[in-house]
Amino acid sequence: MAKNKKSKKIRTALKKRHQTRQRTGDLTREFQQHGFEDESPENRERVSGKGDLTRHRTVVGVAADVDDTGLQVRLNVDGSDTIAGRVLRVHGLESIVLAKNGNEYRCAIRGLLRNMDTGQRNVVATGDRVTIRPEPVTDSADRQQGLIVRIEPRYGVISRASRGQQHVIVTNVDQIVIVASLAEPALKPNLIDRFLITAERVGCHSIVCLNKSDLIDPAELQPLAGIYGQLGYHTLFSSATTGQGIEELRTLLRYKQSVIVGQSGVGKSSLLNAIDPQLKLATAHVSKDNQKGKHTTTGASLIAIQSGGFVVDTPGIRQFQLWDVIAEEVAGFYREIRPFINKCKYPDCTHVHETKCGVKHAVADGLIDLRRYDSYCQIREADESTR
Ligand SMILES: Nc1nc2c(ncn2[C@@H]2O[C@H](COP(=O)(O)OP(=O)(O)OP(=O)(O)O)[C@@H](O)[C@H]2O)c(=O)[nH]1
Ligand SMILES: [Mg+2]
Ligand SMILES: [Zn+2]
Repeated sequence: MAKNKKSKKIRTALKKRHQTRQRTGDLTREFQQHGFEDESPENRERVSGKGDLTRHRTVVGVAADVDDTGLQVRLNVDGSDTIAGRVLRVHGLESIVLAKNGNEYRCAIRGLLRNMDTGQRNVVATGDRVTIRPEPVTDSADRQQGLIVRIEPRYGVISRASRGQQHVIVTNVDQIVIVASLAEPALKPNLIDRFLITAERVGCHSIVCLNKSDLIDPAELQPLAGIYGQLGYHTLFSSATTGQGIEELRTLLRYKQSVIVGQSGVGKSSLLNAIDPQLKLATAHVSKDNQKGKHTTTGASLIAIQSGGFVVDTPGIRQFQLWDVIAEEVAGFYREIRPFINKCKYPDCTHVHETKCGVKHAVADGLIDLRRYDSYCQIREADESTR
C-alpha cells in the first residue's frame, strides 16, 4: 500500500518536470558548455553567473528528468552535504564510488532514481559521474557508505541490447579499445565490426588491437589489419606475453577515458596488467577443450592508470547485439560503404537484395572489402539491429 503511494508521487513529479522541458534542456547545455558537472550545486551557481543563479534555484529540490533516450537522469538536490564522484563498479543495487576526496564509498541509489523506469537494466552504470551523500556508517570491510543522489548527464555511452532492453556497459568514455585475439580464441572479425558500429554511433574514437601476436605469424593477418587501418581506425598488433604494442597502447590510453572490450579470453585484463603492472587484475587460461575464455572478469570496472587516465575493463561477451541502431542506419556506420549509398537506384536500398545498388557495384569492383560487406549483410538480414 505504502509502496503504491510512493510510486504515484514519483509519476507526478516526472510529469511536472516535463512541462519545464525547455529549461532542463538549457541547463543540460550549460552543463556541457561550461563543463562544471563535477562541481557541487553551489559552485555551479558561482561559475555560471547571476542569470543562471536564479534558474538553478528554481530547480533545486525538483524531482527528476529522464530524456527521450533514457540516458540522462538529473536530480537536483541541496548540495550542502554532498560530494562529486565517479562510479567504479556496480554490484546489483550497490555501487562503489570514488569520491573527489579520494575515498571510496559503497553507495545505494536514492529511491527516486532507483524507481524510475528508464528501460535500462541498471539506473547507475560504471563510469557515471555522480553526486553522493556520505553516511556516517562503515561496512564490515570498513568502507564508508553513501547514497547516490544525482547522476550527471552522460556522454560516450556504450550499450548493447540484452533481451530487448538497453544494457549500458559503460558511460563517459572517449575511446573504445576493441581487443581481438589472433588465436585462442579464434578471431571473430564480425564482432570487431559490431563494436565499430557502436563507436561510430556514439562518436567514440576506436582502436583495434589484435592481441596474442606471439601465437601466430602476423603476416597472415596483415590484410585484416590493413583494412581497418585504411578506414582510419588505429590498428595495432600486441602481445601481453612478449610486450609487443604495450608501449603504444600505454600512450594511446594516457589522459583518456577508455573502455576495453572483446571476447572472453582475448587478453583484455592481461593487456591492462602489462600496461600498468600495479593493477594485478585476475586473468585465466583459455579452456583447452573449446578454446573459449573463462569469463574471468565479471563486471565492468573503472580503473585509474598510473600514467594518467581511466580505463574500464569489461567482461568478455560472446555476442554483441546492437542497441539503438536502426537497420537503415547500419550502412552509414560502415565508413567504406557510406560514400556509395547515394549511387543506389532506390533511396530505400538495403544493399543486400537489390541489383542496381551502388554499394554492391563497389564490392564487385573491389572498392569495399568482401568480408566487411558480408558482416554488413549479416546484421541487416538478422534484423536485430533495430531496438
Ligand atoms: N600467448 C599469449 N597469451 C595471452 C596474451 N594475452 C593474454 N594471454 C592469455 O590469455 C588468457 C586469457 O587472458 P585474460 O587477460 O584473462 O583475458 P580477458 O580478455 O580479460 O578475459 P575475460 O576477463 O574472461 O573477458 C590468459 O591465460 C593470458 O595469460 C598474449 O598476448 N599471448
Ligand atoms: Mg578479463
Ligand atoms: Zn544499395
